[in-house]
Parts: sequence; C-alpha cells; structure tokens
Amino acid sequence: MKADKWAWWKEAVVYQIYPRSFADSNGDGIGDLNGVTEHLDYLKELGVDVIWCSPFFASPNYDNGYDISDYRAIMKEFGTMEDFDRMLAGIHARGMKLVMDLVVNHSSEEHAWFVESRKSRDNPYRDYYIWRDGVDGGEPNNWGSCFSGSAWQLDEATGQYYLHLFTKQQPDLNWANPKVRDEIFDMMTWWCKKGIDGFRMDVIGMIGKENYNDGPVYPGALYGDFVPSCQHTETTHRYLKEMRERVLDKFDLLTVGECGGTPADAIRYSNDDGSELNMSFCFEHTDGICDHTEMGKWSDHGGPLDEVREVLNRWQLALQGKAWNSVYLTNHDQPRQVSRFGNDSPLWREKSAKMLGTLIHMMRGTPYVYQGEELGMTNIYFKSIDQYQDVEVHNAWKQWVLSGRVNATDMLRWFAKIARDNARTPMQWNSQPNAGFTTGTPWLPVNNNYLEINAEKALKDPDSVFYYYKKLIALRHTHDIIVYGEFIPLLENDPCVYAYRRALDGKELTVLCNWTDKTVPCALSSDEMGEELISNYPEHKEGFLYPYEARVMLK
Ligand code: TEU
Ligand code: CA
Repeated sequence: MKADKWAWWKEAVVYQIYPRSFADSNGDGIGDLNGVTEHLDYLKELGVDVIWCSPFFASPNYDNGYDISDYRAIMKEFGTMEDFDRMLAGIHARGMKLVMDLVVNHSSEEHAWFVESRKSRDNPYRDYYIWRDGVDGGEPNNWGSCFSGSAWQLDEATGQYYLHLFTKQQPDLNWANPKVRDEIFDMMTWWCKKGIDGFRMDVIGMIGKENYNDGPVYPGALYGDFVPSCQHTETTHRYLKEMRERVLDKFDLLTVGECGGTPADAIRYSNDDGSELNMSFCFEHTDGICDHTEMGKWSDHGGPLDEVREVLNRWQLALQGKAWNSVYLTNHDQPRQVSRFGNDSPLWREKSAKMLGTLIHMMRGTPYVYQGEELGMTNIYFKSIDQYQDVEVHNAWKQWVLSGRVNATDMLRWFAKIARDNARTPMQWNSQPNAGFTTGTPWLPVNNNYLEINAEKALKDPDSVFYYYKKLIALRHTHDIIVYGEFIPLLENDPCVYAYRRALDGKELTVLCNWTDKTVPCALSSDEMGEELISNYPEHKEGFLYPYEARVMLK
C-alpha cells in the first residue's frame, strides 16, 4: 500500500451536533447556538477536534433546516449572527474547528430565488430551478422523491412542474445554470472568510442531473428511480472539480461529501489526488443493508454482523492507498447505534456501546461521533404516529399506511427501529426535568431513560461510555498506526466476532469485537497479540471474548 500523505483531517475526530436537539439556552424548547457555546468545554473534555454542525441557516423547517431560505442568515430559532460569531470564536479558542452543513442540491421554496423563480416563465430566476412541462397531463417523468410521492410538483401559477428530489418544499437548484454555481461558490467563500473550517456537503452526489429520462421501476415500487440520471454522474464530478478550484483550494478545509454509492464512486469523490473532496460517507452499511424492498428503508432488518462487516471491510480495503474514508455508525438520519447494532438493554447497553465505538475508532478513516453516542443514548420507541415529527415518517405513513398498502402495526414497528427521530430526541445532560435540555417544553420528547443515561452522571463515572470514547479519541491522537496503518481483515466468517488488524512500520494492532451477548471462543484473544491499549473488560479469558467484549492490542 502506498504511504499516506499527512493531513490534519485524517488525524481528526469529528463530533456532529444537531443544534435543534443539543441544548436550549432560552427555554423555547428548541436547541440553539448559545446552547452549543455553553457546552463547548464538554466537547473539549471529550477530546474531539472538529465539530460538524447540522444546518443553522434561516429555514421554514419542513426538514429541520435542510430546507434553507437564506444561506447567509442564522435560523431565528437558533439565534443571531452575533451568537454564531461567539460560538465560532469559542470553538477556535479551544483549539477545535467548525464544519458547516452545505445544503445546495436544493433550497427551501421560501428562498428568495425560488419565490422569484415561480412567479413567471420569464422571470430572471426561472432557470435557477428545474422546471418542465407535464407529459400527457401528468408529471414530466416517473421519478419518485426520496421522501415518498412524485419528485415533481405542478405549480398552478405557471402551469409547469418543478423538480424536488426531497420534499416539495425543497426544490432542486439547477446547477447547469452558471449563475447558480456563481451564487453558491460566492456564498461558500463568504463563510470561509468568516472563518469556518470545512463543509459537510448534503447529498452532493445528486447535483449533476445528466438527463430527465424515466427511471427503472423496481418490483412493487410506485415510482421510477432517479439515481441513474442524477447520482454520481460525470456532470457532478465536473461541478465538484470547479468548486475545488474556485473555492476549496483557497482555504485549508475539511470537506466531506454525503455521497454514498459504491467504493468506486467514493474513490472518485475523495481521491488522494485532491481533485474533489477529502472524504465521503458510505451508506451501504446504514440505508443500504435494509433498503432491499419496495418499502425502501422501512423494515426491522437492523444490522446483522455479517452484512455490516462485509460492507465495512470492502470499503476499508477498496479505499486504502487510493482515497480517504470516513467512518460512522449513526447520524441524525439514522437510529441510535446501540439500539440498532448493539444491545440497548440496561444489562448490555454500556458494553455494546463501547464495543461499537472501538470497532469504528480503530478503523482507517476519520471517525464521526454523533451527539449522545458518547453517552450510549438509545432509540425512544414511540408507539403512535403522532409522536413523530419527521417529514420522512409522515410522508411514508401517507404513502404506505393511509393508502391501505401496509398495516399500521408493521409500519410503527419499523419506525421504532429505524426512524430518524430516534437520533433527534434531546441530548441528555443531567437528571433535571427534560434532562436539562430545556426549561420549557422540548420540541421532541426526551427519552425517559435520562435518569440512567446523562452527561452529568457519565462525567462522574470513570467507567462510563464517555470516558471510554475519550480514551479511544486520545489513542488515535497518540498512535500513528490507528490513523495510517494498513487495514487487514481477520476471521471474516466468524459468526460472532468482528476482528481486524492494522499494520504500520513493522507494528501490528489487533482489534477484536464480540457482537453477541454470549461468551464466545476467539483464538486471537490472547496476550500474544501484544500490549493492551483499551478494552471494555478489566480482565480477559484466554481464547474467549466475553459478551460485547472489545479488545485492542499493539505489538
Ligand atoms: O440526507 C440524504 C438522504 O439520502 C436521506 O434521504 C437519508 O437517506 C434518509 O434521511 C435516511 O436514511 C440528507 C440529510 O442528511 C437529511 O437530513 C435531509 O433530510 C436530506 O439530505 C435532504 O436535505
Ligand atoms: Ca432555544
């Protein structure tokens, strides 16, 4: 394997904040930027290097800020530009960096550009979005939106349809229009000059629409798939190279694309040649492993060891020496990782949370920690549809349950397992009412396990998930092998153990993770593997791994 070039973002650990649910400073029930600023010492204590903050820009919040109505203004619920400046200064003062969410595949329908665009067919902003005539009295083509229903919306005023790959309040921007690219690149430059340190690029693999042909309709699906025309196209790669030259190369940034696709796609987006982005996110082990039916991601498939390992190992091997990876098990679009991949019962919650953390943090690639993951926060298990806020859930409910295609009990079971609101319940700070998240009524209920799981309690317990994560993060900062070592899979067919090795300059790091609640045999669990760097058990059984045991050894 070719030796890696040094880069600060390869050695960094990123912490994702979902501001709406992080900390509410003024009692309106909604997290805000001052809430983030108040908790920066907590993040410094954890030891993370970079904060990626989900969108904090002006938004009518149909999709919690992923529908932006003004890219240069702060969402009023989150505070003011002065609050932002204070937050950024606080982050920098502690030696951390801030990555902002760049949501430019689409804007909000309330963005001034779209307000103009929809006024008339000859409005100067018409071509900022994607407008088409209907065909035979219906939509321009058969594409479905990611959030159910057609991807086209008829706008009565001008009699044409506009494209929205997400909700109809999120019209897709027309990147083919050079003026749109100028506007976006100017806006990015403006934020870089304000001092931000990078971009997490929302669905950036979809910006280059190559054609508007009907997509394949998979058995049982209601709409055609837009992916062949819109995802990972040559046009997208061209726009990213242009962005690189016109913006990114002028600053020292961390750039991560929310791209998905195959390892071959990722190698193009985040190639070591530096022509596009630093790294991109894999979706195959999150949405990919359950997305096998006409119901899309809605299932209770969870994440079996053999499938997760097959995906992660394949990505590790394919990317090394060619492109930088990013590694994670959860974010604001996924359920809580202990509930999905581990075991959220009181007995095994902490052990399995530490095991999953070990698995990710010892891998090649930049690790991402999602708020509350470092406490072992769990799914909330809502029982009825009215408890959910997420537009994705409500649209799916309409498409599948209200239409009589699927029964409500099944759908609610799948939501409880996989819905995004599981990750969006408020951060659990302490044992005060509402877990100290707010003095008002939280926009989404607090998980009632907060007396057991909260930051204040974790900070008092040397054996907590928090301190285990702190140690994982510190290890990455002290051992080059964890950042740059070659990845070598071990025990690839073991039904219970996920194992791998890292190798650098004659050294070997062995990582063992038991994915089950049983004590299982593992020949590699032996002192011959070297000095122990970290484990979630104080002692071991030669030749075995205890339930959810994780062990890392260096020789
Ligand atoms: O998500 C992109 C995306 O592909 C989602 O449809 C994802 O697959 C799904 O939410 C859960 O599996 C990004 C953002 O992360 C998400 O929060 C936004 O809703 C979406 O883009 C639109 O901006
Ligand atoms: Ca607030």
